[in-house]
Amino acid sequence: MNDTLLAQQFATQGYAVAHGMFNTAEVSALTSHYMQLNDARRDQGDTNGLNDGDPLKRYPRMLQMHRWDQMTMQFLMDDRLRVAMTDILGSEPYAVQTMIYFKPPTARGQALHQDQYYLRVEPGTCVAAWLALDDCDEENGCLQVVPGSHQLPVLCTVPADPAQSFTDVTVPVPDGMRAEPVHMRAGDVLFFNGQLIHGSYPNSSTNRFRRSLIGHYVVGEAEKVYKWYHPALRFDGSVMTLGQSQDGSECGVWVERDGTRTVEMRGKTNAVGIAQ
Ligand SMILES: O=C(O)CCC(=O)C(=O)O
Repeated sequence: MNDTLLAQQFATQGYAVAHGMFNTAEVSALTSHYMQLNDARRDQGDTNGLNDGDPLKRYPRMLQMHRWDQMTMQFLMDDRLRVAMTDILGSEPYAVQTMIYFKPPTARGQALHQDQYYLRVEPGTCVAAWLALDDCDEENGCLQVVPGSHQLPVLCTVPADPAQSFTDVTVPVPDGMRAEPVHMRAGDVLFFNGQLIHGSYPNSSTNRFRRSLIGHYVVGEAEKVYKWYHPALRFDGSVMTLGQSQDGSECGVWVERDGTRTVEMRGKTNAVGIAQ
């Protein structure tokens, strides 16, 4: 997909895949690097919501590795990501977070959610660059997206199914919309808008990992972001000072008005205990 098509799809659907953005040698170097990091620093992974015997206990996701790992910083600042996102958004974003998901065979997924619920960017929203380190499909728990849901405000959450998800809240799929799997090859990058409802179901395979490396960014007009995401970085690595958005921002609930379902900003989100 060329840059114009990428930007068009991102605008209309809330996400777009850049195929083959990272080559096989890069993917393989990143994969071995994170497998080694898992061996060396597993105890620093995010074990929130993990039960004993959970396959994720051996492979917990890691957060904010760019703060101490050079290879992750290089990924976050990658010029291909900068060019694609600047094209998609119209201005250069700032980088605020990295994550690696290992998602080994039989691991649970992460229930459908909106990243802006956590990042609380003001004004504007966030954007993710989700690099597939393995080919992914429904069997190994590829990402699921709800096309068009990026037009919605941040919605209030309900409890998630703990048999399916290691995180505890979810956003129900709005009437008339549906979650769709995003099939990707290792090296593809999925860009998605922070309002887009997305997540993943369990990895039902017995022998396939579904590893992904993710950079989260905030739009160039952002003035504030939630406390877990400081410092924000420009693509030259320098710090961009942003203010701190507050706990308890508004969230939308669906109501019936004159026979039509519409969202009203009646709810309040909770304080968020950990970056997501
Ligand atoms: O990779 C997943 O399963 C979930 C990732 C995600 O929700 C995110 O990057 O915001």
